[in-house]
Amino acid sequence: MKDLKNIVAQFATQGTVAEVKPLGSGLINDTYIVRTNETDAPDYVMQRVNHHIFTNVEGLQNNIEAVTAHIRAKLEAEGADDIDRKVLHFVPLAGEGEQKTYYYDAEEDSYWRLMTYIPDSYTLERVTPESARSAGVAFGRFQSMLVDIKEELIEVIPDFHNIEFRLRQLREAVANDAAGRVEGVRDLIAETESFAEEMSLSERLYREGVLPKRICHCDTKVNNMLVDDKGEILCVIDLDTVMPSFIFSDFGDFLRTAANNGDEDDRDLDRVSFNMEIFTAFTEGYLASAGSFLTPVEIENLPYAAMLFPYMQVVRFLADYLNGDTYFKTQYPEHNLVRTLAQMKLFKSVKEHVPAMREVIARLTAAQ
Ligand code: GN1
Ligand code: MG
Repeated sequence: MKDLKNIVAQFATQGTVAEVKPLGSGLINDTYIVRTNETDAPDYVMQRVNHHIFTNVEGLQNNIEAVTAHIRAKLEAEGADDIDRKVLHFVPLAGEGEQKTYYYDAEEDSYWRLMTYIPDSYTLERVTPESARSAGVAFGRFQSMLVDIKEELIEVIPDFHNIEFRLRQLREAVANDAAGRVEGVRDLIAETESFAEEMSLSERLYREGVLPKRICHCDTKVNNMLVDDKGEILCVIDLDTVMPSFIFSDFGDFLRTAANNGDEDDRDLDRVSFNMEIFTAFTEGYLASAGSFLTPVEIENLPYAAMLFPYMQVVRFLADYLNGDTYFKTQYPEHNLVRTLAQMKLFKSVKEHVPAMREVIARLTAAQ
């Protein structure tokens, strides 16, 4: 690979580069920290965007720029302090009048972007009720700041969280039986199908015009927000999947990953169950920051959203298993099947907690 300093030099940075070193453990993009020599020049984060997954890098980067500019303008209007710590800043290419914030290296067919590093910021790796509450506030605030954005954002991955589309993909996988695995999982396919109509509610509500698409983050993991040394939230990061979706995406996918007492691919199904303490803390934070713009239909269906995401992963993992593991990385041959069973267990556990979730939501909304 080319000298990374040559890539940095394509951007309008300040100072001189001391070193470029790998940062973090992302599975999709490659991330580097760029340290500068001067104390008055910022450090930077540079990323190579995986354009095999994100095929429209220009559209993706336009989305991110629209979103960060909108949040910045909001913070300015509020008179917020330390704005550069509360929203990401992407550096344009070097050269008079350059607006573009990504660099295409034609020789190596790779896409790069660079943002200003936010000093003394941290990500949280463990979910506790406290961090779940912070995540609820952070992702709810992120959505709330973007409700009135004027720019049209593209769906970076079309139909990403469209459950009817995911079910069609599963049915195609069953019909093709590319890996000869259908016979072994007939009962599981039938069980998955038995919930299909009930779980397609979001798309029906959308067609009826009562469920809006809003700008969502669509990858709401607890480590996708930055906090300061006191644990105060600074901002939401990892904006590649920001796109129009139902607010269910951010609410449901956080809980799918954070409120599971077991692992996403747990072989021990006894460990897999829904954690109501994490649910309650996250929902409290989320409603505190998003409650003002959510419609009654959105609020009423938050328990459905909590069910939808484990269910969607059942459908996606099972389809990938039947296709012969072509999408998700697997560590062993039955991995996608193990994931499917674990997500099915989680889905059923969430489903059992619907009345309890409703009670929590009623209590929290009454208190507002
Ligand atoms: C993928 O790469 P990762 O783990 O952030 C997937 C998500 C799934 C998740 C399941 C672009 O996310 O939608 O929920 O795996 N991302 C994409 O673990 O398909
Ligand atoms: Mg990510």
